[in-house]
Amino acid sequence: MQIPNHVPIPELYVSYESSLKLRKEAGDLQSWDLSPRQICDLELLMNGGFNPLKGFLSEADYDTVVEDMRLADGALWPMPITLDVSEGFADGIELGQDIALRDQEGVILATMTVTDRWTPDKAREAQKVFGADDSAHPAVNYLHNKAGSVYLGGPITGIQQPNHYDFKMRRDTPNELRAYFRKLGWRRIVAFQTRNPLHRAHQELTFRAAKEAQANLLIHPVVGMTKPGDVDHFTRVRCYEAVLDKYPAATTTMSLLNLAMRMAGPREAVWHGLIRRNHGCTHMIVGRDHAGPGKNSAGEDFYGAYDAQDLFREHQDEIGIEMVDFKHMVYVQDRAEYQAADEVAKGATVLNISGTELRRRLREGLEIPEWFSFPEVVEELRRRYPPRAQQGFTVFFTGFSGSGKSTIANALLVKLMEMGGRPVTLLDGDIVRKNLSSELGFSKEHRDLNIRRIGYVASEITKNGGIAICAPIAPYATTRRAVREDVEAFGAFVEVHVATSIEECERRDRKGLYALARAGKIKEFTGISDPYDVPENPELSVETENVEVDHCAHQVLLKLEQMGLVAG
Ligand code: PPS
Repeated sequence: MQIPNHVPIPELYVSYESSLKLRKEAGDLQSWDLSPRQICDLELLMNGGFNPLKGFLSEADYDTVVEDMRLADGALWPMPITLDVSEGFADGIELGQDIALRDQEGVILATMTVTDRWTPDKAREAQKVFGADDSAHPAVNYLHNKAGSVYLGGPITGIQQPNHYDFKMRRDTPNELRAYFRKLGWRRIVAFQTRNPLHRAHQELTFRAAKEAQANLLIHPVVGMTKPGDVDHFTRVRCYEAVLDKYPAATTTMSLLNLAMRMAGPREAVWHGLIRRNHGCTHMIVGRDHAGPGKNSAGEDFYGAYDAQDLFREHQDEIGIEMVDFKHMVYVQDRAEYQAADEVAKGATVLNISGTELRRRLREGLEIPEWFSFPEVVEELRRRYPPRAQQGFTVFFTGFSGSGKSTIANALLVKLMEMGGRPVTLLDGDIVRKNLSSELGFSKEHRDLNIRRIGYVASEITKNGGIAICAPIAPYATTRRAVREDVEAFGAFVEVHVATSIEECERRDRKGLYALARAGKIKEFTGISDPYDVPENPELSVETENVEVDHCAHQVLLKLEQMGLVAG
């Protein structure tokens, strides 16, 4: 049932008195510590953003959502909102039992009565929901490599909202927004969903969309989780605030949405529509390639450019919100103004700067013209993205034991210190195992933990403008990718494959370990009795046979220069 805009939407919170009682009782319950994505989902479940859901999906709802975008009762719902947990945790749960859901500091946010527990077919979920079982899709990667293997489902009892310490005044629940629109007498509201900074073209198109729909405008950016590598939300919100001043007073407002996006293109657009309807909007702008995840592993787009608009249009009545087509706006130089691409006169000179080109200009400290963006926005972006030669970065060597990783890493360390400018830290395999991972062995689980720790430290160093040089074996491609994602949130990740063959490493056997491994005295030895995934697309691959260490380190340095990370 669609809830009219002027009435409040049902929330899952109990009263204040009950919440005090429940919080005490919940102390005795088994607890699940929510992941950042689950916290986002829970917040929107509790505050009605995901209405009509009353909790994490049951198995029956999950099956029909995955299969044909509907809950078991037939209501339109395109996205599986599931509580994924570890097998160990799921094994200890009896159906019908209440569990406490805690945030990352241990605060109890809600309880859930577990009615369902099942092991999902993740390949099917990927195929049906995201259109391909391809880990190049961020949500498919999440599904296979981050989400737990068992799902729990059941109704939620909300105790309190997750805490947010940033931009408090800009965060609104669906009912707060509904009340705001009611108070101001806004009856037609067009929502603009975004995960990117707004430039002049966006300002023009949103303003036009609102004018055409004779509606007020809600800039509704996602600040929960977006695509790995996106501009962080702190920077974006400062940019949005600057752009907000450019709209005619009292026509436009902005509110932050703590949504964890899945980048599911067409299904995501429908989901966004339902969420915006719940927030009291009547219209939504859907653009070209809405919530697109980028290219698949064959280098092609996951979805057609207008698939999202088509699916939205098909379900528009049921969503209860009207779609406003995104007009692709371009800058027409001769007229010194923005125009919809399909309205531009033949022969006119049209200017455009793509996202990739913008990043290049920021990286290289080049000019970003006034016609493209607002000076305040450019200033924020420049503060966040100083030229590459001033940013932190990570060099991540990977290769067999004895391949020469440590030796080359040490030579590189010295060369970078000689150049000066940024602090450099070497996280060599042996050093890390002594200082950070002394309790770990060489099982897959322990190796992954070891590499994730290295990745964590490297990402912190990168974030703070330093250079991290890592030199572990890091045999698993998925773990290396996870580290890449952690680091790339803050700076460049340069993967260097030290491609010495296993035969050569064994021939060198500098530490005598290969002999022990062959004799069976060391188990799980990489390359002998344990796997090594050869990097498919490293930034650099270095051969060490008959090549001097100094030359190998120099090759890395040249690569860093070529990437603009060190001054030539
Ligand atoms: S991993 O897989 O990335 O966690 O390994 P890493 O932390 O780099 O540690 C590798 C060093 O530990 C020694 N060693 C072994 N390596 C591989 N397999 C087994 N079973 C093993 N047991 C001990 C070995 O000296 C590695 O050092 P490097 O510097 O790579 O030669």
